Amino acid sequence: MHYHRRPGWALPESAVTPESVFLNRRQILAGMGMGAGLLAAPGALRAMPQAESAFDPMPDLHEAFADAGMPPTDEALTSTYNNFYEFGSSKRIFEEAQKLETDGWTIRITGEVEEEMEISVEDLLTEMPMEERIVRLRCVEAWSMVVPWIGFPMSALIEKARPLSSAQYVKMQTFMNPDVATEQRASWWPWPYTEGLTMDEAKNELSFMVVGAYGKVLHKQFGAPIRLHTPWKYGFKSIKSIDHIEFTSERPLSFWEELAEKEYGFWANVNPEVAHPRWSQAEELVLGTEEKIPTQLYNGYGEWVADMYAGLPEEVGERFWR
Ligand SMILES: Nc1nc2c(c(=O)[nH]1)N[C@H]1C(S)=C(S)[C@@H](COP(=O)(O)O)O[C@H]1N2
Ligand SMILES: [Mo]
Repeated sequence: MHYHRRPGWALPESAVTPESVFLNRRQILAGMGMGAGLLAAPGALRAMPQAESAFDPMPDLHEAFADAGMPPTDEALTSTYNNFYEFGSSKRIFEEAQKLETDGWTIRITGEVEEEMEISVEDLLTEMPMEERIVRLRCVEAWSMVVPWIGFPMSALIEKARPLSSAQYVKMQTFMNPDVATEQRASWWPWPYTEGLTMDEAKNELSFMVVGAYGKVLHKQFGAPIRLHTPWKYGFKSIKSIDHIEFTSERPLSFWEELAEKEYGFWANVNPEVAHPRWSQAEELVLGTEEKIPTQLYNGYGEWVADMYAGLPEEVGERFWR
């Protein structure tokens, strides 16, 4: 049975209540360009066992689901409550975001690599090992949600990019198109949205490139056609609609760090004990519920990521967590 191989960081699949999420999975793959003919491609094949498992009855997992305590958040909620400042600074940007044209999207890969390249998302969909992950996202604003993402490990993309040994960081940037994303006309923001990870972080198995959600091609408001999700870090690290990845030997300056470095630092590891300068991080409101739950160190994913931070110098201090 599939769930014996389920990695520990994944929430039990039975936690996904809407059956449509599972039942539609064949259609998703088709919609993503992995239609019947392409299902023979290696990437698609690797995705299939996951997809098949969706039809397994797994009643005993309902108990584990109760332990996890957080069922996937309603799609109707998560797809209408978004942070995507390119389209406005409110949470209601989902209509504006539909203007983003994602067909033919490519990502430029530059910097400390054997050879710079430009790859299409379409190619990634057939080449990369696709999987579904049901994981938490904790926003620095103290709300959280659980989303069933579809995507592939960032490590697979890094392998394809062939960085040089001099590369120490991965810098990622969102598209720049003020004609469509009207907030990009406002000059007080340091556009384009930029984020970064150390190479270790980027290669960690939890760093995930997202191309779908809830059994569908990624919603534009979620950062179509491709966004990052690093579940142990505050949500702002999970950059949307990426069109440029640069491998660099220098630590990149993130969008929010440039705006307010004391509030939104480079590391941004979820930590209930380090308050944001303007509010506590001890608890979070789970979207769709009325109750606050305690926030967990590394958002509960410490077992897979804590080692990466064991050797960091102490003077990095409390900002390490912001
Ligand atoms: N390009 C871009 N990426 C972004 C943001 C943004 O404004 N622009 N907001 C971030 C923040 S603060 C959060 S919490 C998550 C929200 O993701 P969601 O809208 O899919 O829930 O996206 C992150 N990625
Ligand atoms: Mo956020």
